[in-house]
Formats: sequence, C-alpha cells, structure tokens
Amino acid sequence: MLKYPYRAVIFDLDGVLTDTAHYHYLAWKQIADEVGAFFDETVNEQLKGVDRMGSLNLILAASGKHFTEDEKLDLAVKKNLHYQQLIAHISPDDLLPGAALALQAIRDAGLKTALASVSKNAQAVIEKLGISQQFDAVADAAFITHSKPHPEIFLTAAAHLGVDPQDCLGVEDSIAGIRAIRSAHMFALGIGSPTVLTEANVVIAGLHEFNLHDYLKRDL
Ligand code: B16
Ligand code: MG
Repeated sequence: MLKYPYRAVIFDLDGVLTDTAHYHYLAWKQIADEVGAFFDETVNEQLKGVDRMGSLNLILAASGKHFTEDEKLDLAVKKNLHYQQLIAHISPDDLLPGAALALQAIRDAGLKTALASVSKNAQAVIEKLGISQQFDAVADAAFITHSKPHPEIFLTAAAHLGVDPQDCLGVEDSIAGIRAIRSAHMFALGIGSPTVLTEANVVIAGLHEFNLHDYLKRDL
C-alpha cells in the first residue's frame, strides 16, 4: 500500500460534498432583497463558511439600515426556515460528482475522514445524503465558538480523529474555509476557481478531479 503524507482528510460540506452552498445563496438573496441590500454571487463568496449570524450581519451592513437584535433574530430564523425548505428533498442523488468515490478512495487507502462544517444543519444534510457512516468524526456548529476563518472547526475535527493537524488535508470551497485550514497548519485543497481560492495549496474544479496520488508531495 502507498504511504501517504496524510493520515486524515477533513471535508467541508456545503459546496464540496453537495451543492447546498447554492441553497444558502438563494435563502440569503431573499433576505437581502427584503432589507434592500445589494447581493449577488460575488458578495456571496464572502459569506461561504461564515456562520448564520455572521452572514446576516454582513448582509445588513450592506443595507445601510439599523436593525434591532430582535429584528436580526427574526431574519435569521426566516432565512433558516427557507433554507430548510430548500434542503428538505435532498437525497443521495444530490452528492456532487466524485464525492462518494473520493470518500471511498480515502477510506480504502487507510486514511481517516472527518466533516468540518459550521452549519447547524450539517448533521441533517449528511443523513439525507446517506454518508453519515463515511466519517470517523463530525465537527459542526455544536462544537465550536468561532466560525471560519478561525481554525477551530478544523482543529476540533482533527482532535476528534486523534490526528495531528499537520497530518491532515482539508477540503474547502470557501475563502474563509481555506484560511481556516491554512491557520490550522493543514494542506488546503480548494474546490472551485484558483482566481477565487488564491490561498489554497492546490485548487481543483470539483471532487470528480480528486486524486490522492496528486497530493503525495506537501507544499505547506
Ligand atoms: P446554518 P460550511 C456553512 O457551512 C455555510 O458555508 C455558510 O454559508 C452558512 O452560513 C453556515 O454554514 C451556517 O449554516 O445557517 O445552516 O447554520 O461551509 O461550514 O459547511
Ligand atoms: Mg462550503
């Protein structure tokens, strides 16, 4: 068996394993339109990987209006209800191309797998996708106090696995998430565009391009 320089691969969920990043976008777009804040896919890049209230605060700041804490909570609840409607029908068919094969290849190679998502809906989504048994550890919003780009979620996932962070490869589609991985001293594999994920060690278009052999050399 080949010896890999990593002992574990830690995955972000939204936008990496399934396209829930788009559902987050649609739900936030409705809120942004309601409060009169400009919001498009480019602005949305700054929200990816950022927790619910942090994302809301970024949108409200763009509206130039003042909101009370109660009003903010109402908007956050409304966004989440809309998001939960959008993810209600998720099934294993909604795994992104290559996701299932990548998880299996990693496990077949003897490496551990973990999930690192700051979403409070993460557990429900991986159950709908039918992949909850594919992870040796799941770190979600319940375990952390700091959202990405803070490294806490990735460090927590590594600790749950019992693996040194430097022996982990992190997979992310967001700018904040790549920063979190690098701050955790892990190898950062970006999913998306190299022009957006400029701080990643390597960027691929999607998990259909994932190949463990390509990451045998480390470039930290
Ligand atoms: P929720 P990740 C993040 O999940 C999303 O990227 C981000 O868009 C979302 O605001 C955040 O979860 C909180 O999600 O409202 O469901 O708790 O990228 O860390 O998997
Ligand atoms: Mg993501």
